[in-house]
Amino acid sequence: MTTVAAALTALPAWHALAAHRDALAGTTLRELFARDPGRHARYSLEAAGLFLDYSKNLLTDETLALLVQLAHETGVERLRTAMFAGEPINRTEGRAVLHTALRRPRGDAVFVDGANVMPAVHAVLDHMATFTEAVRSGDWRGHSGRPIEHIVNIGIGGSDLGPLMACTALAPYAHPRLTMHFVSNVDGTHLAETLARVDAETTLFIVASKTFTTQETLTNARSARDWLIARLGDAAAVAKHFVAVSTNAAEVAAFGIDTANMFGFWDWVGGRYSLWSAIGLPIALSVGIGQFRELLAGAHALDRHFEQAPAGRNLPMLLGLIGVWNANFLGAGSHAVLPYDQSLHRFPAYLQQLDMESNGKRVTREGRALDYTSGPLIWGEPGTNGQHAFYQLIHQGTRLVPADFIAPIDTHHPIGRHHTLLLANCLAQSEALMRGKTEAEVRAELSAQGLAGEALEALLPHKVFPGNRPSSTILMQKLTPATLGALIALYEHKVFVQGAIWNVNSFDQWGVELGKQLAKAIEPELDGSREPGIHDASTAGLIARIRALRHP
Ligand code: G6Q
Repeated sequence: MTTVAAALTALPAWHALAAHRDALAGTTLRELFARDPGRHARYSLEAAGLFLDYSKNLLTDETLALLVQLAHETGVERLRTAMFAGEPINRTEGRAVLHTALRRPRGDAVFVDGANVMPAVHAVLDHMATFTEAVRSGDWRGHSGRPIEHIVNIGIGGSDLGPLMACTALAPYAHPRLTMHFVSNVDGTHLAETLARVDAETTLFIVASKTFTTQETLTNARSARDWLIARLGDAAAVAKHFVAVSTNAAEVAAFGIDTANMFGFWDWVGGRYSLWSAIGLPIALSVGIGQFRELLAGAHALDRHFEQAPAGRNLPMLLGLIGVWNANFLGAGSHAVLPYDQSLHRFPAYLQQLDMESNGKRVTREGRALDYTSGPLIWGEPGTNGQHAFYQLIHQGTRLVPADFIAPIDTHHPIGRHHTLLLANCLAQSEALMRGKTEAEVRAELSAQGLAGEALEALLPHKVFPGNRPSSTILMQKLTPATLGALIALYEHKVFVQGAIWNVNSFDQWGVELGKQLAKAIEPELDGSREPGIHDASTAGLIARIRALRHP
C-alpha cells in the first residue's frame, strides 16, 4: 500500500520545477526547435501501436528529468504496482481497481481478497461470445421468430459513454444487419426518438447498470419494457428482447430479466473504466467477439508498456507528467482533445467523464484540502470542425489551452484527397500553435498585399499569433479495435498518473452519488404527491412555478 506522501507542494521536485519554470520564462518553442534539429526524434516514442510526439510542449531535458523525479517522489510507480496487484487503492469505497484484469489473457492470475478473479473474467467473456455469436448469426430470434436488427443499450454515464464511443469509433467493423442505439437521458425524448426508429419484433434491449438502481436507466428500461409488451402483446416477449449487464443479480431478477440472460461484472470495475467488462456487450455485438478481444488485447499491450517502461520512456507517464507541467506550472486550466477522425467524435465526451470524474477532486487521499489545482477541464471536438469554431481561442485567446491532436495515418474511407487534407490540417494546426506568427512576419505579409501606413498598423496586432501553445500529437496506423484499445488505456493511465501525483482518489465519484440522491427528494414535490420541503427561495420559487404552469 502507498505511504502517505509528503504534501506535494513541499516536495523537492515541485520546488525545482517551479524554479525551472521561472528560468525558462521567455524561452519559446520556436527557439527550442531552431536550436535542436533532433527535438522531434528525442521527444517522441512508440508503444502498443501508438506514436506520441510530445516535442511541441514547452519542455527541455531538464523539465523531463524533474517531472520524472516528481513521479518518483510522489510514489506513482508504487501506486501503479498496487493497482495492478489488486490492492484496495480506492480507499473511500474499500475497493480494488482492476479494469486492467479485464484485458489480461486467459491463464493469467490476479488476486482480490485471496481469490483469483481471472477465471470469472473469462467465464463472462465466454458467455458474451456465445450470446453475441447467436445474435449476430441470427440464431437468437425475437419473440415472433425474426432475427435481431436493432440493439438498444439503456444505460448512463459509465454504462453508456464507453460503449457508445467505441461502437461509433469501430463502425467500419460493425455487423451489417445490426444497428446500434444508445438511450441514456431520462428525458423521454431520448427514448421516444429511439423507439420511433426501431421495430419491436427485431429489437434487443440491453439494460446496462452496475448497480441496477440508477433512476434514469431503470425509468428508461421500464418504459421500454412497457412499449415492447404493448407492441408484441405478450409479457413473455421480454425474455427474448431484454438482457441485463450488472453486478446486482437480485435487482435484475426483480426487474423481470432472467439472470441466465445477465452478464455480470464486479465492484472492482469502476463505471467509467467498465467498457472492457460486460458493459462492452454492445461493442461485442456490433463488431463481434473476436474484434472485442482485439480491443482488450490492444489495451493489454498498453498496460504492459505502462507497467514495464521506465518513466521517461513511458507513454502514459509522459502524457500525465506533461499535463501536470502544463496545469500546475504553466497555468493551463483546461485541456483540449482534438481527434482528426470523424469516427472518434464521441471520444472527447468519453474522456470528459474519464478524466473529470476521476480527478475532479478537492481533497487528498487522506482527506486534506488541496493547495494546488487538480484535474483540468477536458473538452474538444473532431478536427477539422473545431477549426471553424473554437480554435480561434486556442490560437489567439488569453488562456493557455494545451491540446492533444489524434490522427490515424490510414483511413477506413479513402475517398479522393479527403484524408490527405485532413492530415494536412492536423499538422498545420499544431505547427501554427507552436510557431505563431510574429509581428515582423505579419508586417511582411501585409506589405506584400500592398498595405502600408496607418491601415497596416491598425491591422497588425490582430493578425499576430503569439504561438508557444503546447500540444502533443498521437498517430496510429489505422483506427482498429487494437489501436482504439491502446488509445483508451493510454488515457486511463494518464489519468491514473495525474491522480497519483495530485494524491487524489481517482476512483470514487461522490459528486455523482450526490446527484443520484438530490433529484429523489424533489421529484414527488414537483408532481404534487408531496408538499414541498424546505428549500432556498430560488428552488422553492422554481418548484412552485413549474407546479402552477405545468400541463399534466
Ligand atoms: C462512473 C460513474 C457513473 C456511473 C453511472 C451509471 O464511474 O460511477 O457515471 O457509471 O452513474 O451507474 P450504474 O451503472 O450503476 O447505472
